[in-house]
Amino acid sequence: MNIQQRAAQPIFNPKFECASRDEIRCFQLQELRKQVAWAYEKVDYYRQNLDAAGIEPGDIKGFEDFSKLPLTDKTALRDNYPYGLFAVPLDQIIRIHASSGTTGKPIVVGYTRQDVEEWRYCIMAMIQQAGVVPGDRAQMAFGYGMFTGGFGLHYGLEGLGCMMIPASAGNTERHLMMIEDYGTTVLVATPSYAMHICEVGEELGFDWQKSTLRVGLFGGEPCPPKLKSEIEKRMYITCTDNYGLTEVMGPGVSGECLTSRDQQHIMEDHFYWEVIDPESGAVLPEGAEGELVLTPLQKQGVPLLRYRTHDLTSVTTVPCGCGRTTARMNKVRHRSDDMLIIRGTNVYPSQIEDVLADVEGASAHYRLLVDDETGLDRLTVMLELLPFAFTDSFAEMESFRVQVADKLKGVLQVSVEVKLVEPGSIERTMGKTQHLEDKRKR
Ligand code: DLL
Repeated sequence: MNIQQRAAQPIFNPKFECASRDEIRCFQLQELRKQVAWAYEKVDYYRQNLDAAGIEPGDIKGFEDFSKLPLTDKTALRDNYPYGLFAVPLDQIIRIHASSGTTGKPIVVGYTRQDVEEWRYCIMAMIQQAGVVPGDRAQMAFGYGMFTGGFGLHYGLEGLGCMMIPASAGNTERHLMMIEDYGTTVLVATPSYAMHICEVGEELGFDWQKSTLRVGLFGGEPCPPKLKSEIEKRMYITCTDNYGLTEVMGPGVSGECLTSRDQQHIMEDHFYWEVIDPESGAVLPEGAEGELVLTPLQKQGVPLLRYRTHDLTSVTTVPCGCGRTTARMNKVRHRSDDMLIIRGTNVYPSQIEDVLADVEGASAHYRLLVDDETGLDRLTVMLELLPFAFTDSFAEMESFRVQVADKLKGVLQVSVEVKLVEPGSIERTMGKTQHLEDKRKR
């Protein structure tokens, strides 16, 4: 089945996914009001918060009233670790997941049986728009653990009627053997790990063109357009980028369809979205870039009202060529909390990634190191070259390095150090790739 045939597959729930904007908004408002009442009634944190703001659930008559509710941040989950925000007794929770984060305690979320079912539904709708069909053989390269990627996608894929190959993360050569022996058609992975599988396969003489693999179901980390198209070209597959976060559910919040290849349809029957100014918290008009705020609409276990994702994006409700009318968000390239301040200048790692993506001879692998050993902020970009660009000539390498440094300075407005490293020397990861290490003491 080619990409056009896959794109022409039926829409999972056309009644909602192709409803008019008025119908979608009407449904969302009704569900929002129920969620506010549920959170207020069952979770002390929300009752206290709403009481302090002088708002009662009955006051929420429209979206404008809802946007007056206080925002919820990760700290609420941390401060109430592990079960303080749960809205049901623990004997009604059938699973928990957690997200580690970089500091302090993890955040823990719990799912009732109904939450797990709703999650399965979101994944089925999401993978169907990514071109997955019943009968596909889906190989899982996310870990099965507290991370939501493995189990979350597993049950949705099974639900759609795929044959699951629960390989889990790691052991790249075994993944390659499984793709070949089991006739895998769908690879579920972070894009960076998919790239690694691709490269190891190429080194071992794996013929990707002849392989049964047709679909890459990616997510869990930003998927830069260049990386996606590189994987598609080298593995002869069609890939989609899919987004989600543990706090509101896991994967299944939004995903690309095969028509709108770089925007992700939000599962609006399960999530109410707002985009806010990260500084002031004000709600921005449609199309403006800001921080995505999500309110799950069907949550029993851990309801969250106006949850700050810290992910920066913009959203459009213009109908998509695929027939769906659900809102689409632009790919998340950076977070409001990953901005670096280098000698007073604001720098987003994704700006660096975009410059490197246009450098001929640069691979998709790079690392950013920030330190202040000399007393001043120093940002070093370690860039791995493709084999054809790596030479023994010092003069050639130096001129290449200076060109890259100049391009970066032009865009970032601050000088950075560039180090070119040989092909294969930057460590590959099986899960989410951490491109940045900030060693500053201040
Ligand atoms: O990464 C859930 C997930 C698993 C989504 C598998 C898709 C596939 P967390 O570990 O809680 O949950 O991390 C959530 O990762 O706030 C984003 O910053 C980032 N992220 C997740 N998916 C994408 C994506 C899962 N497609 C955090 N593009 C989010 C960009 C993503 N960033």
